[in-house]
Amino acid sequence: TTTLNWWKGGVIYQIYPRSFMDANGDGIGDLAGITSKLDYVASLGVDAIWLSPIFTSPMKDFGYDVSDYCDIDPMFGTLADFKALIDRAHELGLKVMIDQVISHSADSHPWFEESRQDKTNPKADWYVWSDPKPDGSPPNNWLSIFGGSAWKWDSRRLQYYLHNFLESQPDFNFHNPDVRKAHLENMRFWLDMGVDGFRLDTVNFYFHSEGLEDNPPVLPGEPKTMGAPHDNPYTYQRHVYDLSRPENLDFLKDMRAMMDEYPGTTTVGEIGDDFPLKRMAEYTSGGDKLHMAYTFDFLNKPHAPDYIRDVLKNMQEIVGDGWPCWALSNHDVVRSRTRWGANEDGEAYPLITLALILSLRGSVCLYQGEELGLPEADVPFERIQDPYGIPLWPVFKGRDGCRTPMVWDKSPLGGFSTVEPWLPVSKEQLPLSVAEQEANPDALLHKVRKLIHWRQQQPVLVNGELSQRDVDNAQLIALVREYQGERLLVVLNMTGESQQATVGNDIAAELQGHGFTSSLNGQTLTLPAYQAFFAKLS
Ligand code: TEU
Ligand code: CA
Repeated sequence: TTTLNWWKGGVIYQIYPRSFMDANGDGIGDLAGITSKLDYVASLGVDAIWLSPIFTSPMKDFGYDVSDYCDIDPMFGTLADFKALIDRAHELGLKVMIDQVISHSADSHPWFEESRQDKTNPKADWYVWSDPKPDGSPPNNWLSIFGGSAWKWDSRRLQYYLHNFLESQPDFNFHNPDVRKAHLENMRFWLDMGVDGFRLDTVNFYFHSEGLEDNPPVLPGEPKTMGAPHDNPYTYQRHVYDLSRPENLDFLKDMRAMMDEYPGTTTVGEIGDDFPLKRMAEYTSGGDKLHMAYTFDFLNKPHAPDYIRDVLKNMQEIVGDGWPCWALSNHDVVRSRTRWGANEDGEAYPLITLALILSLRGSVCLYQGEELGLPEADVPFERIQDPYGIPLWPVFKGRDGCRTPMVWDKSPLGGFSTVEPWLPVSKEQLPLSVAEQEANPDALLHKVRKLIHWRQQQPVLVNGELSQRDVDNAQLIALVREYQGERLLVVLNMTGESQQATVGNDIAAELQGHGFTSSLNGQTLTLPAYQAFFAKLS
């Protein structure tokens, strides 16, 4: 990769600012805290950081509700602190990506305050407003991901407004060109300051159908992939009219044209859709829309070899020249160590799952603490903060279990803060802290570093076309990657038992340096539990 397309195959380290490092001792992470830990992040060998939202916000959805798109929330610091963070990151060779939450704003955003005054003010059409049905009920059957109708009655304006998430997160009306222009201008503000890219929150939710038609029900046999980790009415609706509208492609093209004025910058969109990979293809192919996108394919499902093969097959068939960004964990889902590998083997499992996504065509997101193999934290009801989780407890315990403070050392507050933090530090995570693992040469952290550094030197793994190889053991994942005439074979054993397979007679040389062990005897490959094999093919 050249410096301009560093993002292609890059590893992006996601930081949840509230929970990374608290420098001023108020129990909430901040920008100065992040800056103080950038050496550590750089030592992982990652290419970039993505910061979850740091903008002015009432924090009802912890920053995913923005009330000023061009300022830093005082809780996190100042614009000067952010500039200092960018400078330090760049010194260390890290790119800085920020989270743009432009599908909706906070209801305290001045634009919404103005919009709700009446039906004729200059911002009247900036959000999605509609009259009730004759009986006073909401205009249609659209549902909010966070539960209930997606429409909220506003007694000031005497109309309903659309919210795909919390009631306090009104959706913008992207059909209004002034809205699109305002968002692009705000993004330019950060590009001019030196940020290297954006993670685009709910990128396929920007447009709705102006006809406000009812969404059709899911038919028998159709996928219910959307939204919630728990079964809820949202998954029984096909989201035809409320999201993933075709008009969005033109907006993404306008956005890309702006991004291209800033060489070396990038975008990664978050796609939640009934047909996620199809949408990924639509949004990232052609080089004129998004650079990358991620879906929930590996984010909210338990893993099994058949499932993984299916996702990869779909990717090969559907994504085309689009560019996926793979992730196993983020601030919205149960940590992958717990979701995928709640097994006795602490560190082998997180490493082999990371090897899987580092072996795929695409880029990779690594969520803070994943490099430590942290399990999901158990947050008691009294400490729950997530507005999505509270009403659904205990069917869905919310997203706090993956958002607890980073564990830097094994002291009771994990070295995160000097006071009790906004979410409790997980006692179970303390023995896995950064300091503990740094001091132990056998710890997962060192293996993750080694694997990431190794992958950065494998142009075939970064860029190659992907196909799957049939081997005579269905427990194993076997892939061939091909780039500029060179072919690599990857075989992964994601099970807790030793596995064997016949791998074919075209192995030219085994690759070393990744840290996994295996033994090849003729054409018979033996892979111990959670181990991987990489070889050049003739
Ligand atoms: O998430 C959007 C989204 O699709 C998630 O709600 C997802 O379906 C769910 O969390 C699965 O558990 C983005 C942000 O990542 C999330 O933190 C915000 O709450 C949400 O948008 C609203 O801005
Ligand atoms: Ca703080």
